[in-house]
Amino acid sequence: MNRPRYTLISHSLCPYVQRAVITLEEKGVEYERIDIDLANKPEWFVKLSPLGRVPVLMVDDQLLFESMVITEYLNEVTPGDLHSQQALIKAQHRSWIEFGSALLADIGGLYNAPDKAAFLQKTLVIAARLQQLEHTLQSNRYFSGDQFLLVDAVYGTVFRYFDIIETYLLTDIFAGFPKLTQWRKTLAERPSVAQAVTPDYADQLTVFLLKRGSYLSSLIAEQHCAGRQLGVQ
Ligand SMILES: N[C@@H](CCC(=O)N[C@@H](CS)C(=O)NCC(=O)O)C(=O)O
Repeated sequence: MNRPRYTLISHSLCPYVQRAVITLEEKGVEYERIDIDLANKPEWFVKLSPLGRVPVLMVDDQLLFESMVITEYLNEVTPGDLHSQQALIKAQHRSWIEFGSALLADIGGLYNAPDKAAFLQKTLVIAARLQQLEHTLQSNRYFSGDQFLLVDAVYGTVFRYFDIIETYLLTDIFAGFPKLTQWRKTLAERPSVAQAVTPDYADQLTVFLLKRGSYLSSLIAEQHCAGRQLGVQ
């Protein structure tokens, strides 16, 4: 039987896309990646994507959407398993994947916070979530031991935000979380995680954050005059 042709419709900064990319890379699956501009969605994409969101995976001419569905499918149809063999542990990992999505929503709330009060409030929410994670983490290598799993892929993409935003947080948000700190480092060094974004990711994310018109945007602009350096008007 011929192997299917995989095409991943993506956006260069999207953490949900990165979950799919990491899965494909971990499984050594060939695929084509097509990045689109979400601020100006091409007509073909609007017609194709039922929710108008990335990632979308084309399997030959069949469409899949939602990152969880895409990663679970890829895991199922390719050799190797990025899930625990134990049903309860697998289900728990799926719960923590949902937690990772909630954390992404909080990060979105942080970078869109209009003023200092809202920014500080979101920082506290995120710190509390990180504390929950620290207490849950069973190992300081991967989420639950020595094997990299789908749940790890999710947090590889979550922690990447902090590489850019942590200097603006007015507090060392990972201080007091030694397991998380080590896990974050291990994930950042994992080739599939590191290579899920392009080398100019930091610049692209900084430009994206500057354009939010938020409190964080003003901090970035003030501290580094990044607006001029990065060519943002
Ligand atoms: N629940 C979705 C979330 C995907 C998502 O929010 N994608 C964002 C980019 S990171 C998107 O396509 N946004 C475009 C829009 O909502 O118009 C998943 O897991 O795939």
